Amino acid sequence: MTRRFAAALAAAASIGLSGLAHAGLGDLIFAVDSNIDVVATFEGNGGASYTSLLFLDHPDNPLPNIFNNQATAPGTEVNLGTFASGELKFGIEVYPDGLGGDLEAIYYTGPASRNPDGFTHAIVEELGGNTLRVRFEDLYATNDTYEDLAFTLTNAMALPVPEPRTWAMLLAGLGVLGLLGLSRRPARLVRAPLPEN
Ligand SMILES: [Ca+2]
Repeated sequence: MTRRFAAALAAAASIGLSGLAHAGLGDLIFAVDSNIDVVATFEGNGGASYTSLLFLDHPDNPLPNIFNNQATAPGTEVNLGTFASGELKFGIEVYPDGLGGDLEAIYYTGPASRNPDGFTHAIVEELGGNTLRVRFEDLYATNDTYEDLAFTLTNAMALPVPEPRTWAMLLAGLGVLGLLGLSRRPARLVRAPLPEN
């Protein structure tokens, strides 16, 4: 193996790994224990100028207006209840001119494909002890600082979603393995025809 080839392999591997371990950008959120309440605590808005309302989009327990990033006092706790199953998919409604103005967009935790601009809008950090910090970005089509509406969650865990690039690499790898498998398969034994009589 040439040194250049080895370097190319290492670069490809690092790209794949960075796709899998992405510091919580776009992670999915789940309750750890279905018998224990999930409690959200508002942390702040990082100086955001837009108004954002946090809600939970859950089939069994949808919760509107959990926090208002301009009106809720940091440290405010809201008990979201228990969740027997399903992702805790949070969203923000973004009003650039306040609640009296137009709704600009709704952005969700999870992958970029959920959002109208195709950008990821939430980072999920693991703080230990089944506690997460979730931070939303309110600007359209921007990877800004993700500080516009931040809160913590107890009894919660994060699961990364592989990026499309990572899936493409995995599928390409499987395809190569498949081709190798075909080329290595021994020729099928052909049974000699039975004599006719
Ligand atoms: Ca921002």
